[in-house]
Amino acid sequence: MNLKSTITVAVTGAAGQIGYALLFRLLNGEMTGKNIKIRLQLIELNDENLLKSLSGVMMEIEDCAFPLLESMKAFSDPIEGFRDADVAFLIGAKPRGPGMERKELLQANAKIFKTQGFALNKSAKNSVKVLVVGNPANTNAYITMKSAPDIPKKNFSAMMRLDHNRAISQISNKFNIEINEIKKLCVWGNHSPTMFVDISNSHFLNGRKINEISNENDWFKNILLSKVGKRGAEIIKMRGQSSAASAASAAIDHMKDWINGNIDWVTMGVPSSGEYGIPEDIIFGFPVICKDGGYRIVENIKINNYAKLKIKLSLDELIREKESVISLLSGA
Ligand code: NAX
Repeated sequence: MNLKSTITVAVTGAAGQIGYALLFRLLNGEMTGKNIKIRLQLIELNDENLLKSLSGVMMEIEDCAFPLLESMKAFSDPIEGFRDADVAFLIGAKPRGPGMERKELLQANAKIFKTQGFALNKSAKNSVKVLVVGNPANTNAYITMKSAPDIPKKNFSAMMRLDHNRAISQISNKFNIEINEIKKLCVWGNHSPTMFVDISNSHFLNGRKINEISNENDWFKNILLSKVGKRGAEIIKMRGQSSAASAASAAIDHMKDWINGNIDWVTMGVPSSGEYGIPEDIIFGFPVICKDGGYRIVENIKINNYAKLKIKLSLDELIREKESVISLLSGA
């Protein structure tokens, strides 16, 4: 993204808990720095109580007197809400109701994200960077991308950064390594318990490989994977609500790196162009390096047999998800 004095940021699900945790950090300059003003376009469902709640959030934003806030408006029509957006956080989604089957959840969300893809296509900038947070994030991002044929595919992404951050934090705690020293970690696949945290290329201080620290193979395979995969459910059990502040933090990390660049690998859910045998257009967690407002998938990584097996399981799940919603995509 070229340096400009104001960017337009659209956020769906703005009255929800992730929205509440995201907006104040955004306006504090944590995504684009202290020199770029923000035109905020907040999108919620057309429901009296939700819009009332959003007005309360907007009152609090006003009360912060953020110097970076150029303007702020609420919308219930996504075509208006995405107008001229440079950045779009797609957080709002339909949660799983009691007795709802996964397929029903996928289809209900597919309808929402089809509408939002259409709206982005119609009114956002062609260069808009889209991050889908709402679950099932990868398949929702796929639907959004397919419903916005005039926007380049590389502009669509799904959030895998929370999984990436969770893995780094677990390793840091376990081995007493500084967060910033842990390099070249990635999380392959779907944002679901099938995701695969790959530390086989990770290193820390002086290039020392993480998987050579000690004889901790079991910890990596059995504890770390399950800890990261089940972390969301564990947080719900403890907090009574799903992860919100950590999700908002990951969303900011994701967009900040995409806009400003990052020399280390980060994990982004992005459309495949066939890398590592992942079928084209599947939105998959890959290690990427961000530069000049874009990203590239890191190529030629050696993948061991265990990793291949785990990656295939996550891919199979994504293919099943795609198949259960594909009929809703006319012309896809
Ligand atoms: P909340 O229920 O607190 O908020 C969601 C908000 O979205 C609600 O205010 C709702 O009215 C709104 N909404 C729903 N459909 C909408 C639509 N079509 N247009 C505009 N707004 C709409 O949920 P919250 O805790 O904020 O979580 C939001 C989503 O993030 C959920 O789908 C959740 O599963 C997902 N998550 C994804 C994560 C990831 O790493 N990818 C991690 C955190 C989180 O679980």
